[in-house]
Amino acid sequence: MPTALITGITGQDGSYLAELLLSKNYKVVGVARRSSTVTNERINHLLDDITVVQGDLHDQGSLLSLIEEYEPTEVYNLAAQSFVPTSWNQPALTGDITAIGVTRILEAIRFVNPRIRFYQASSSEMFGKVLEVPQKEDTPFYPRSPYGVAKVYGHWITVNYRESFNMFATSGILFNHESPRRGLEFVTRKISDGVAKIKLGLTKELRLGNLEAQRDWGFAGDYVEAMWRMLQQDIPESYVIGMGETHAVREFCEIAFGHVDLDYKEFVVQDERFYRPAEVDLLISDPTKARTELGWEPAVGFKELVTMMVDADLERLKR
Ligand code: NAP
Ligand code: F7E
Repeated sequence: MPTALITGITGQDGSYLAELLLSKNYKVVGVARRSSTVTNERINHLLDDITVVQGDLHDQGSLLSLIEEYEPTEVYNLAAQSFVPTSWNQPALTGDITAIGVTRILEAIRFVNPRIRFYQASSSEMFGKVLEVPQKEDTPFYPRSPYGVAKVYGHWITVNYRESFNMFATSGILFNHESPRRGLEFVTRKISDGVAKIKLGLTKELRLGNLEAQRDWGFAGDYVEAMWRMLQQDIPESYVIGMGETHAVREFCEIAFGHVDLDYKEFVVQDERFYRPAEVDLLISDPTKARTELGWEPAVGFKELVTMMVDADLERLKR
């Protein structure tokens, strides 16, 4: 039975990846940082089947001893300070976790067993002020936030350990992926939650930032499959994962409100507080390499994703 160690197990992707690996008969060890309240909301249903251990990307020793103790065959580094606006308020912390944290885990693997296969959660935010449309694996980076800058470091240190130490270190450059488990501060979940609250009469308006911002949005459950496939290849490489289409926040609102027979124009209020110091431009993926080499095909389309999220929030709030 192979063993996978997942950092960021309590996050959106950690929960979906754990489910996928359990279905493939892996032993799953999830790393969670210590906090005064337990944040197991997304993995409560998995707690009988996975092992959750304490560790922190700030702390080299904890990573080293976990890898020594559990002897994973695969390590997925999903932990990060992942909310872009917070990265302008806490840039040093973002760098310490999202950038240097990657080096700490790579070092732990290198010291304990350099044959462990490693996945780094890289991001389309690295393309930022895009230098090419659509973006593929060799598109140059131009990050537009401290988060994006930190992810560029995480990506290149992964490539560097692959080339310097011959480690099986892969980087998945994933475009936005969402789900009913998405954090409430991200725009898609903020909208689906807002729509459900308005429909149920719990609130009257939804305050958002830039409605013209565009993203290439897919379903998180589909994207974790791509992570796993990257680690099953013969050669470690980097792959762009996305839907190859882009939609505006306004369009997301239109479909989400329309799904419950409401008109978003009557409820959405644009609020300067949610604008960013710098925006990214036309993010749209070219996932040809993943489709041909990994055989990866997403199952959930944009409209289905939006309605799935609204339905899930309606259900949750009714409960
Ligand atoms: P998420 O829901 O924000 O989860 C982040 C995880 O990292 C949480 O489990 C969090 O733990 C953990 N974490 C934060 N700081 C840590 C630390 N110092 N030590 C250990 N764990 C720590 O993010 P996600 O959406 O699942 O994304 C997973 C990864 O993919 C992230 O690296 C993200 O940057 C990257 N990514 C995401 C997307 C996307 O669209 N979702 C796209 C591209 C790349 P707590 O629960 O304790 O906060
Ligand atoms: O913003 C606009 C906002 O916060 C998307 C992370 O997983 O994906 C995610 O980062 C867009 C931006 O995600 C609001 O200006 C409008 O243009 O949902 P988001 P993100 O910044 O794209 C990437 C790939 C990651 O790697 C990250 O970890 O929506 N927007 N109004 C708003 N955004 C928010 N959050 N809130 C609003 O009210």
